[in-house]
Amino acid sequence: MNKQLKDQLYTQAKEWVLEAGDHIRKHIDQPLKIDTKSDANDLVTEMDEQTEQYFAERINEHYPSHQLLGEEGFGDEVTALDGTIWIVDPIDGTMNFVHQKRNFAISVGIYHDGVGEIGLIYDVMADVLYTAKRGEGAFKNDRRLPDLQPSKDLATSILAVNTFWALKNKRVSEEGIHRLVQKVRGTRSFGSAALEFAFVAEGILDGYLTMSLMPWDVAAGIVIVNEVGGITTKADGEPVDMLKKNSILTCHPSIHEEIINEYVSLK
Ligand code: 2AM
Ligand code: CA
Ligand code: CA
Ligand code: CA
Repeated sequence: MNKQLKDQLYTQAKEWVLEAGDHIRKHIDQPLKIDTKSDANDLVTEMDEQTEQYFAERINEHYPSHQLLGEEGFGDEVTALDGTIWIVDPIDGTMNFVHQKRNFAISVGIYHDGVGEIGLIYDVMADVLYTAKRGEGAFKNDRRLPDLQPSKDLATSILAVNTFWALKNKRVSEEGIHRLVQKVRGTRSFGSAALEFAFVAEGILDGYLTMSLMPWDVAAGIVIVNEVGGITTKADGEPVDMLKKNSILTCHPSIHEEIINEYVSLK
């Protein structure tokens, strides 16, 4: 993707993300229609749907040749990564949105021929926007995020894990996860994959490990984490497939192999 187009898309995406976030913030105290999806704790609200529709309408109008891959189904049936694809999670952390009214994000990744070119993660209530363009560094609002420290020990790392899958997932060695949780300095769980990626990029988390995320949960985060020297793979070390559900490890490069080889042995 040429620089001029990348800059134009970035500026446009940023404007839409901030506007959508502003709308959510203004309506945060209004009563919500809440539905469930795959199970009773898998929530979706009219705000998730409205926000995705907002992006779908604008992308269609301004970039009719682009595709949209979004969680709530207002985008396209994307079967290949050719061309330019907007990968959008309108609200990442819906449970936080409903219960906490904070700690949720709008996540927008723009990929071209399978390569992540632009990432935006907007922490709506905090009004903090994490962004990156491939090869141009990552930013928290207007401040450039420094590269991750040259090295990091697992014993002094803070790792975000989703405790639900850590306990329930039968594909992962429970014993390995127990040792990992004891090995690291501390664990956290924020409940928004996009924000957990942003925090890894910011260096306030050293890693985030989780079992089943969709492309819209990770598309923007991967671009942003890459720009500070972090690394993202599936939890078995294989490349992330942007068309499928993936296990995910995003982290400081010096703890990546150790976590995979010594703790997370997928069955
Ligand atoms: P969501 O809020 O957009 O659904 C919570 O740990 C994180 O996992 C959130 O980023 C959430 O995204 C994501 N997630 C993916 N699938 C989920 C599901 N079936 N139920 C709850 N959270 C899910
Ligand atoms: Ca969801
Ligand atoms: Ca999500
Ligand atoms: Ca979502």
